[in-house]
Amino acid sequence: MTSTLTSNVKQIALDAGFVAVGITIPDRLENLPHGWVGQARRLQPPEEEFPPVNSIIVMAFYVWDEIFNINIRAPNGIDSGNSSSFDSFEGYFISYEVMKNKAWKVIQYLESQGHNAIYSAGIPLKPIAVQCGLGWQGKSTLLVTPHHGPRVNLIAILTDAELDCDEPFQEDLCKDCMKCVKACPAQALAPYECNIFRCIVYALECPDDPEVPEKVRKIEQRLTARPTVHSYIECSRCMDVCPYGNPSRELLEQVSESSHSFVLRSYAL
Ligand code: B12
Ligand code: SF4
Ligand code: SF4
Repeated sequence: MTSTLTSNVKQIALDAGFVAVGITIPDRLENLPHGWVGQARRLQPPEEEFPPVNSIIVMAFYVWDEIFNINIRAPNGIDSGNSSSFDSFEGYFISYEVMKNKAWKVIQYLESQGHNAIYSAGIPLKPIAVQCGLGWQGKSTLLVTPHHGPRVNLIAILTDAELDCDEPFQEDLCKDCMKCVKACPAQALAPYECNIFRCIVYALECPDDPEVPEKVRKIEQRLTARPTVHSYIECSRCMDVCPYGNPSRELLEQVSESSHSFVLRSYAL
């Protein structure tokens, strides 16, 4: 039977605007990727990030508009990539800012019940989300949810509260689809693998990494929408093309030509 604490946590997350929430425990997490992912981010297991952790709550936020992928960098050039913690960010990825705000409500509730809880960006969220039952890791390597596809961003809360676990998502529903692999403008994807040095988001986040081929830097320069001096919109083409939960393209037709030019630029090729 689900405890009141668990069902309240889930309800608060859904009321805050997350579209899915699942829970797992450290004992169920094996062979998680850890260490540096290129120069982009260092990943560590939940028990290193927050030693008293008993439960991991993963919440999915529906990224229904391109603007959630906007990244604003501090003018001193220090970027948000080289950190495993939200708090030391010198830039703002809008989706994270929105998610932190919503996740705060769950943290406040857990604290009001006498528990400790923190947000986490430094644990490998995709395989943990699969363990929480939210979806499967598709050929894009992204977490694909049955209802919103990969068009979700993820945030975790680590807590010492003992919550009830969800069952892992067992299926891989990609079948013979190859849309994300074919749509990547930089040929960064092979099924279930992302060559991070070819992904144009990596090229943006790690401007000094010599592992990024010159050709990829050129594609990145050409395709990245830069609405202001200090901001850019991260590529999300592998998310956009997935047939799962794909919103009608009619929505794009409804916005004025000028406002959807950013979106169209990221489709140009
Ligand atoms: C580092 C990182 C990046 C790097 C590297 C990407 C990568 N794939 O590793 C760069 C900068 C390139 C990047 C790009 C993007 N990212 Co990113 N990124 C991360 C981060 C911090 C870690 C990802 C990670 O775990 N990498 C480690 C490697 C080992 O994991 P992996 O690629 O998933 O590898 C697995 C598979 O290859 C699989 N595998 C390998 N072989 C096989 C074979 C089979 C048969 C199977 C089934 C599986 C399999 O096993 C590996 C281990 O689990 C997470 C946040 C977090 N804390 O988790 C966000 C995150 C994954 N990114 C996210 C997003 C949305 C993006 C972008 C779309 C950019 C954007 N607009 O935001 C692109 C998408 C690129 C892509 N297709 O992966 C979201 C994904 C949401 C979702 N639905 O899954 C996350 C979770 C951020 C968030 N808070 O929401 N990202
Ligand atoms: S984010 Fe863009 S460049 Fe990176 S893998 Fe996805 S489609 Fe390719
Ligand atoms: S686009 Fe197709 S192959 Fe890629 S993740 Fe979605 S269903 Fe899987």
